[in-house]
Amino acid sequence: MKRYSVFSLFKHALSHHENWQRVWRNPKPKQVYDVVIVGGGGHGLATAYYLAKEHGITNVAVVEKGYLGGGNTARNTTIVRSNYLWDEAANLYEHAMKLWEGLSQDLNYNVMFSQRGVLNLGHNLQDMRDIERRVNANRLNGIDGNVLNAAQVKEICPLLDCSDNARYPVLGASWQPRAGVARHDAVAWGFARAADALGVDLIQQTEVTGIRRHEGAVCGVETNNGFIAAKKVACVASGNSSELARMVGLELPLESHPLQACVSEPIKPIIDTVVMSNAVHGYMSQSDKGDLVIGAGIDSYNGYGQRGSFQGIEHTLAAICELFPDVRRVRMNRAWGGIVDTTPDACPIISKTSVPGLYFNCGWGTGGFKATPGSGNVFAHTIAHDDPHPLAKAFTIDRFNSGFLIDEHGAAGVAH
Ligand code: FAD
Ligand code: PYC
Repeated sequence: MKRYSVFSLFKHALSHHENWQRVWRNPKPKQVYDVVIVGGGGHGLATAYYLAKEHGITNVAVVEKGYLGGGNTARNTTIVRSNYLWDEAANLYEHAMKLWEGLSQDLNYNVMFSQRGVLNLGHNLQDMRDIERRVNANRLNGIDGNVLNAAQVKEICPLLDCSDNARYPVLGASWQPRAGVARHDAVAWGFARAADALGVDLIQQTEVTGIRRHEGAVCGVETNNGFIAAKKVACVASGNSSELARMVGLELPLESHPLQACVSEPIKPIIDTVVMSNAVHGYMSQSDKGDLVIGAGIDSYNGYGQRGSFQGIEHTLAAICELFPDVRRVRMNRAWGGIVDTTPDACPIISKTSVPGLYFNCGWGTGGFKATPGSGNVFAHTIAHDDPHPLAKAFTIDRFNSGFLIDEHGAAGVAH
C-alpha cells in the first residue's frame, strides 16, 4: 500500500482537498455477487474484509445507504473492553480484543487503539459483589481484570470524587488495563481500504429496499439503484435490522432505541483513562483533541430518530458533574444520538436464518463498537461455511426459542 512522505503530507495540507487520490474505488455494482453485505458500518466492512482475507471470497459488495461508517460507527464513544460475565460473551469480546491488539498492523492503518484502561465503578455493596464475581469470571477466562477499592480508583483517576460526600459514593471499581478506546472513523476507513484492496466493491448512497427470493432462497437485493443479484445476503444494519428482517417476513427479537452522547469544548488533558458508572448513567473519557467524551444510558422509548431526549442527556451531565466536580464549568459543544438494536439478553445475534442464504449480525445494542473486528471475523466464517463460527454458536437466533439466553445486562456498562 502507498506510504506518504512528510513532503507529500505538506503538499496535501495546502491542496484545498483537490486532486487527492481515492483511498478506495467507487465502483458501479456488478450484476451478481457471491455475497452482498447490507450495511457499511464497522461490522459490515470488517465482515467483507475477513471474507476476502480469510476465506478467499472476494466477489463481495458492501451496500450502504449513506456513507461508510456514518451510522452508529460514527456516533459511538469508542470504548473497547472484554470484561463480560458469561464465558460465551467473554470469549467473543476477548477474541475481538486480541484482534484489536494487532489491527493497525494488520490493516496497515492506524486505528489509534489506545489501551488506557477502563474503570467500571461500584457505588453500593451489591455493585461491588457483582464486580467481584465478574472479575473472577474474567480471570478464569484469561481476561485481565482487578477489583479496586476507592483509594486505588482515586490513584488511577485523581479527577474522580471518591469522597464520602458524594450522593453515590465510589466504593471501588473493576479495572481492565488492556481496555481502552480506538478512533471510530479510522476503524471504518481501515477496514474499507483493506477490503477494497482485496477486490470488495464498496457501494455507497444505495439503500436496500427489498430482499428478493427464488424458490424460498435469497437471490439478491432490491435497491434504489436497481436489483443486485447475490448468492448470499448478510445484513449488518444495527438499528435498522428489524426493517430488513421484515422484508422477508422475519421478526427479530430486537427493539430500536436512541442512545446519546455529547462532547465538550477541547481542554487540556485531565483524564487519561475511561470511567463508566452504570448506576448513575454516565461515562467519560477524553479524546486526543481534548474534548471530554460523555455518554448516557438508552432513552427508554423506541424510535428511529438519530437524537435523544433532553432529559436523558441532562440527567447524564448531572451525574458526570457529581462524579467529576472539577468539570462543572466546562462547556458542551454538541450532542447526538444513534439508534441501537437491543435484544432481551443484551447479547448480539450472529446467525443464519430460516431463509436459505440470508444471515443477520445485529443486536449489539449499546456495545458493538468494541466487537467490530471480532464480529466481522466470526460472521465471515459463518457466511463462508454456512455454519456458525465456534465462538458464534451461542449467539444464533435459536437461543430465543431454546431459552439459552446469555444475560449480559450487568456487563453492558450502559444502563438499559
Ligand atoms: P452501524 O455503524 O450503524 O452500521 C450499519 C449501517 O447500515 C449504517 O451505516 C446504515 O446506514 C446502514 N443501513 C441500514 N439500513 C440500510 C439499508 N436498508 N440499506 C443499506 N444500508 C443500510 N459500543 C461500544 O462498544 N463502545 C462504546 O463506547 C459505544 N458507545 C456508543 C455510543 C452511542 C451514542 C451509540 C449510539 C452507540 C454506542 N456503541 C458503543 C454501540 C456501537 O456504536 C454499535 O454497536 C456499533 O457501532 C454497531 O456497528 P455496526 O457496523 O453494526 O452498525
Ligand atoms: O459497551 O462499553 C460499552 C459502552 C460504552 C458506552 C457505550 N457502550
